[in-house]
Amino acid sequence: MIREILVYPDKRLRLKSKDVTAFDAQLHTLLDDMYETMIAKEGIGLAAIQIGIAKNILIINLVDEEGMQQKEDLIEVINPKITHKEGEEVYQEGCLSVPGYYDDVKRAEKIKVEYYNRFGEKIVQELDGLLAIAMQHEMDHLLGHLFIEKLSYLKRKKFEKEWKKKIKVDK
Ligand code: Y12
Ligand code: CO
Repeated sequence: MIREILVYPDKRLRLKSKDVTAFDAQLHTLLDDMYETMIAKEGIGLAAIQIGIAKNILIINLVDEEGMQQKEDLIEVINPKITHKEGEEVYQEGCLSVPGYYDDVKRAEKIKVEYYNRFGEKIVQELDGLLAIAMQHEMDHLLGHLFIEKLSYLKRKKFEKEWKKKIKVDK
């Protein structure tokens, strides 16, 4: 089922998500709904809080070398923890909860992350490139943070002004 995506400045996006304790059929349905929603909205990453569920769940599905988004490349991430970060990288990010706005954000270049898959199996991975960026972006959602909070003071002020104008026009 395609779910509604919360859009900034919805206060629920600021909630701190809680760990998943049951790796059951309800979790699997939620993950399936997240995937359907992300694909329908043309996203490459989604955190559960973006559909109003404050649980430590995120999904990432990057496009391959041919620009195709293959389901076999989908990563389902539950209760993630970053255990190591190194380097710095700047990437122009976007977010389904801030539609139409993109800006440069600085994040760690490489990370080591531990998480669980939908069956409760522990996964340990070292990530770099776009996957490392996407993982950090989505994990920020689990802490109630959006990428626009990482903008400089002036860029954030400009964003807020443009966003207020856009909300008025969209209404
Ligand atoms: C690098 C940086 C950030 C991420 C997080 C995942 N972000 C997204 O999936 C963003 C998707 C997105 C899609 C949009 O819709 C279309 O392009 C049709 C969009 O634009 C509008 O909604 C107007 C904005 C963001 C992963 C990796
Ligand atoms: Co986002």
